[in-house]
Amino acid sequence: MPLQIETEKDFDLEDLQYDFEDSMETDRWNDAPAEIKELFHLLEWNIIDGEHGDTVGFINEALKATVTARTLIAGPMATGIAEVGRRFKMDEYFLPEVMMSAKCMHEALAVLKPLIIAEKSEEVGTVVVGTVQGDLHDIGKKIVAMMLEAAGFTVHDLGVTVPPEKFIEAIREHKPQIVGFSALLTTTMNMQWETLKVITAEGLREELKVFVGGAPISQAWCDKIGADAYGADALIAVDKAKACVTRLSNLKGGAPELHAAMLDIDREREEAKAEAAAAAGAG
Ligand code: B1M
Repeated sequence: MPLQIETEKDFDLEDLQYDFEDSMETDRWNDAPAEIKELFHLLEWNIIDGEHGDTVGFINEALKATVTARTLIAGPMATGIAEVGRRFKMDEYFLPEVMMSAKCMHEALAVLKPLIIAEKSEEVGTVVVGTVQGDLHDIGKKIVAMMLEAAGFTVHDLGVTVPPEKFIEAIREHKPQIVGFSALLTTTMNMQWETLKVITAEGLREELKVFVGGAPISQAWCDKIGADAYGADALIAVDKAKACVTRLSNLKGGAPELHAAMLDIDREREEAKAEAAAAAGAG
């Protein structure tokens, strides 16, 4: 039986500004056995410190203790890299430090990917994903691609800095039901719009459900550019993708009903989270 550890909570990460001992004092991962809580904080600090030589060791230790790959990605790996982002924003970290932390994430994902893909259920559809032109960030997109594969999709990942014409080529070749654009920079998010315009101009819009995601992306941006779905994280992106190829498969890309159905999925998730939080509070 894999260990169940809460990762959906919006944790306070202030301790990550200080040191490992401060992290051990917080109530984050308190539902895990003591040695796993410690291991999770070690992994967070490993990513923050960019000590990539040790990352795989921590990951393997956690897997041996029956922690799932998903828990590691949504848990300590997510909180560790979030703190790296904060430090970068506050000019406490510069590119070399961020690159070391990114290396930790990549090494961990290389170990976890086969485990996630092994969960692959029956084939449900095809997705083309890529990080838009000018943007080199791919950690989040890789996670989304892995989770989609585990959910039964064949995923064609076009990589980073993908120009619109490469998306078009891949759409013509692989005939996906869904295309997803990732963008992490405010200066490249506009390429999602540009790529969508090219898709429309090529007459492919109605055949495709268009997903957008990445740190600066929001539902408002998704609405503004006329995309079908915003994926705040990999889990919600997968839920929406599954709905697109099953109960909503008859709706065309760009249809208002599709857009509304995607918002319903967000609402359902918020309600489920609120219910879980209320139940935890009562318990
Ligand atoms: Co960069 N970087 N970076 N960076 N970097 C950010 C994005 C930044 C917010 C940092 C900061 O200031 N706090 C900032 C952008 C600011 C802005 O635009 N407003 C920034 C900057 C400025 C830059 C450079 C310009 C720095 C420079 O050169 N001066 C440069 C740009 C290079 C380029 O792209 N042309 C740069 C470079 C880099 C590195 C190469 C060092 C490295 C990337 C390594 C790599 O990806 N291979 C890097 C990193 C690691 C980051 C931060 C710290 C972490 C990003 C990350 O991996 N997050 C980041 C800070 C931050 O995001 N807060 C930052 C973890 C990941 C799991 O989350 O990607 O959001 P995320 O993915 C999530 C969801 O967004 C969603 O699901 C994922 C999983 O849950 N999602 C999708 C993502 N894509 C989706 C697609 C979908 C659906 C959902 O549809 C299919």
